[in-house]
This record gives sequence, structure tokens and C-alpha cells, in this order.
Amino acid sequence: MLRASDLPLQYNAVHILEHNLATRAEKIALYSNERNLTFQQVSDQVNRVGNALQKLGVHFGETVAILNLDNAEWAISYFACLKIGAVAVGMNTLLKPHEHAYILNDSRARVLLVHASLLPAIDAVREQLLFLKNVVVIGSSTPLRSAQNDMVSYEEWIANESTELETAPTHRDDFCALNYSSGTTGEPKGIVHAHQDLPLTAQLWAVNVLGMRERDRTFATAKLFFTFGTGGNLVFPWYVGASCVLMSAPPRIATNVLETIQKFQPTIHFNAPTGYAAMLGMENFAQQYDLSSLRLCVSAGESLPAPVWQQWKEKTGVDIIDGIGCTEIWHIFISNSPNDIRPGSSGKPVPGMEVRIVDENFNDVKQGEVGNLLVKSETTALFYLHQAEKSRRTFLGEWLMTGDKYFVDADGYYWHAGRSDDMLKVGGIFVSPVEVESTLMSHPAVLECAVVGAPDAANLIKPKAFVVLKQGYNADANLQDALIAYCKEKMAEYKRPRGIEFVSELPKTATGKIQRFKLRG
Ligand code: 3UK
Repeated sequence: MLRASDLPLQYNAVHILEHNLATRAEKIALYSNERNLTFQQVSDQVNRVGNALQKLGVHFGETVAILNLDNAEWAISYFACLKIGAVAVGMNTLLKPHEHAYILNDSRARVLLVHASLLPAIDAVREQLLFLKNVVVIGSSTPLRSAQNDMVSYEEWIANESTELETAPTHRDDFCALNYSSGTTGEPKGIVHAHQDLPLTAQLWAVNVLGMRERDRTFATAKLFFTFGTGGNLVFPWYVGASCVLMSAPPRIATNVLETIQKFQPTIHFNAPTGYAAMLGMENFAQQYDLSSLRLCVSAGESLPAPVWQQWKEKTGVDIIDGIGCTEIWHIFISNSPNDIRPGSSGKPVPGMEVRIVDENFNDVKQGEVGNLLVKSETTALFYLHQAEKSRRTFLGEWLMTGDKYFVDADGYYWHAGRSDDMLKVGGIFVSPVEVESTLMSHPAVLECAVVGAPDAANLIKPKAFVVLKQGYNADANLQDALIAYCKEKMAEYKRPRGIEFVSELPKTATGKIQRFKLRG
């Protein structure tokens, strides 16, 4: 068991990378289509980037934003921020320009490292960015310097930097990373984590529960900007001296995932239930692709239906370890384990963390009864940035209110029973029905609407919209397509309704509140 107090007071999580230099400097730390890098090479680049950041005037405690595909530079930039005592803001590449603007302003990042392919999304809102000064462009083939001299290509930026860099004397409680998670209404919430949270989750879950070890090679479809990805595919493997495989291509295309597994031969694969269901949806995928390197799979983000677990086992022979995690705790806190799996359940509390299931008055419910899930872990964040009220309702002293409904069976396995808010988990990513509704409402044809989660063929939840049209619009398939296309344009694509049903009215309470539960069906 590892506790926060076992770590030195002065602790910097760059140790997770650098402890590998003593014994395995020449081992490949990171595989990718673009290039492979050894621990030594990664570490040299981290030092260069750290020096370059300091030259831009980035000080201890300041934020640095990273809007990048999953590639070597993501990992390097992240650890460079940690090493100089800055806070890495891993930005969601799937969001729209106005959301990037919100995050850059809320986090007050002065420096942004951005992939060339994502630069247009920043250019579109550049005028609105109150704090951003320097933009470093990753993956640009031509040298870049804009008129204001505030944009530079990554290669040029680090070319003459030294590979020597002092580690900032961070306290183990100092913040090192900021991730944004969407809420029920309004803007995403910034969740700040400390250096200590990384080694603690690595030890308590990845080593003690999952059994990750030096000879493993990880590959996650969860992108590095989600803590599910940062942990599973970067921090945990390097903590145990294992390697990771980074894929910059979109994970929703199942063939990208299967090709990457075949080519780089990971031993542990991290995915969301939707990802496993997508691969299972391809006939003969297990014969077409060589998946024999896999010894374990992990699923998180939403519950993994037992039939998906069973089919995956039948087709590949590999067990999927389902575990529930959240950004507030950084990673998984209830989990199955390789020698103790109950398909369909989330497993048991991770040793070193505690959970409670309580009623509205915070009394523990009886075994078998559904209640609200509280979690106690030393890795829990302390607050949401700039959201005092929401923080007070969520971070209850030692206990975190997860927003999940759970029950425990007679054998001590925990079962997810939905959320206590209206939030949907779609492909493992939060979607707010309220946001989808307000987007639809801004379309000229829509009078009223309600968005709920509807199960697909694999019993995974997808957003579905019930729409009342204004007079003069035809409730036909063209308009359904047009509304979905409209949502794709206005919001991150994954939030779009997968189905639209036209209705003449919505079920409402006497006071006019829409009764979403009546539409869930
Ligand atoms: C839901 C699950 C049932 C649940 C995450 C692993 O998903 C992660 O973080 P988010 O902050 O969302 C948290 C919420 O997602 N959920 C996650 N995993 C499961 N529900 N079964 C599961 N296995 O509602 C939770 O409150 O995006 C997952 C590791 C790190 C993470 N950040």
C-alpha cells in the first residue's frame, strides 16, 4: 500500500519518467507511427521543452495549455510542465473553438502548445483569448513566425535548448495538471490534480489491482487529455518501467485500433465499452487481425454490459477489467481485477480507497439498495477551478460525491445503476442533455425539445432527441438529418443526437417542467 505520507514532501512527478534513466535509459519508452523514443530521448526532450518554457517566462504554478494529438510531443510537453513546476492543461481536441476559448481563458494559460492540424480552431477565437501570448506549433513542416512574433514551430523553439534542466522543488501537494470535464449545465469544470496523485493511483490501481509490470506495453484509445488516457497510457506504464503505444488517429474507427494492436503488439489495451462493441461489430475481426500480444483489456468511462464482456472473451480469449474512475479522483477507484471478475459489475473498491453508498440524508443504505456513491481517496482533487458553489456540493471533506447511483451485491461487487444528474456517458465521454437541447433550440425549426439517453444494440447509451417542430416544418427524414448535421456543426461531434423523434408535445409536470424520465422508455 502506498500513502501520500510515504512520498517525500518535496516530490515532483517527473520522477515517474526519470527513475527509468538509471536502469533502462535505452529501452523504448514510447512507440508511435511517427517515431519511437527511448526513456533517454524522452527525458532529453523534456529538458529542452522545460528550458524553452522557462525562457518564455513560465514560472512555478503557472498553467501551460496542450492541445495536441496523442504523440511523443504530448507526453514530452506534459512532463516538461511537471518538471518546471508548471500546471499542464490537457485540452480536449474534440471540442469546438468557443470551448477552447473558454478553457484557455478560465485556465489563464499564457503559452499554448498546439498541433498544426488544430491551429485553425484557435485562430478562429484568437481575438477572444485574454491571456494567451505564445503559441508553439507542433507538427508544422515549415518554420513559422507570425507577424507578432508570438508563434513558433516546436522544432525551432527547442532546437538550441540544453538537455540539462533542474527539477523544480515542488511539494507533493503542488498542482501539476488541470483537466476540464463537462457539467450538467454551463461551462466545463477545471479539475486540478497534485503531483502525488499520479504515483498514488499508479501504485494503488495499476500495480496493486491490475498487475501492470515492466514487461508490459500499453495502448489506450482514451486520449491523453482524458485522465483515463494519461494514467493508463503514460503515467502507469512509465511508473513501472513499461512502454506505451500512442496513436494519433481517431479511435472511433475500429480498424485504426486493430491495426495499431497488430503493429505495436501491446500487452494491455484500454478502451471504452463503445470501442469494444465497435470491434465486435466487425465480422471476423479476431481472425483478420493478430491480437495475440494482448494479455489484458481494461474498460472504463461507462459500464461495460456483460454480453460485451462475454463476446470479447469468446472472440479473443482476453478478459476485460471494468473499473469506474472519474476525473475528480484522477483514475479508477472501484475495479474488477484479473483474478476476480464479475462481468457487468464495476468490481470492488480499490484497496487504499474507500466507498460508501448513502441515501439523501447521507445514511448508509442497506446491502442491495441503490444509493449515491461517495468515494474517499487521497488522490481526489480539492475543488473545481472558479466554481465555488459546485465545489462545495461535490468535494465533501474527505468524501467525493460522484453523482453515480450504485448498489452492492451480497458478494461485495458494486453495480452501476445510473447517474443522479441527467448527464450521459456517450462512448465514455460526458454529454450534457441540456447542452444538446439548447443547441437544437437555436435551430429555426425547433419549438421545444428534450434529450435523453437511449440504449443502442449493445445496450450502450446514445443521445436521442424528442423534438416538437414549429408550424410550417415537415417532420420528415430530411429534417432529421438536417438537425443532426446542425448539431455536429455547433457542438463537438460526439454530442450529436443519434436519433431524432418528432412528437406533437413533450410530457410535462403541472409546473411545465419537462419529464425526461417518461421519454427514456
Ligand atoms: C462514469 C462509469 C460505469 C461514471 C474516467 C477511468 O470516465 C472517467 O472520468 P470522467 O470524469 O467520468 C466519470 C463518470 O463516468 N463511469 C466511468 N467509468 C465507469 N460508469 N462504469 C464504469 N466503469 O458516471 C463516473 O462518475 O470522464 C474513467 C479513469 C479515469 C477517468 N477520468
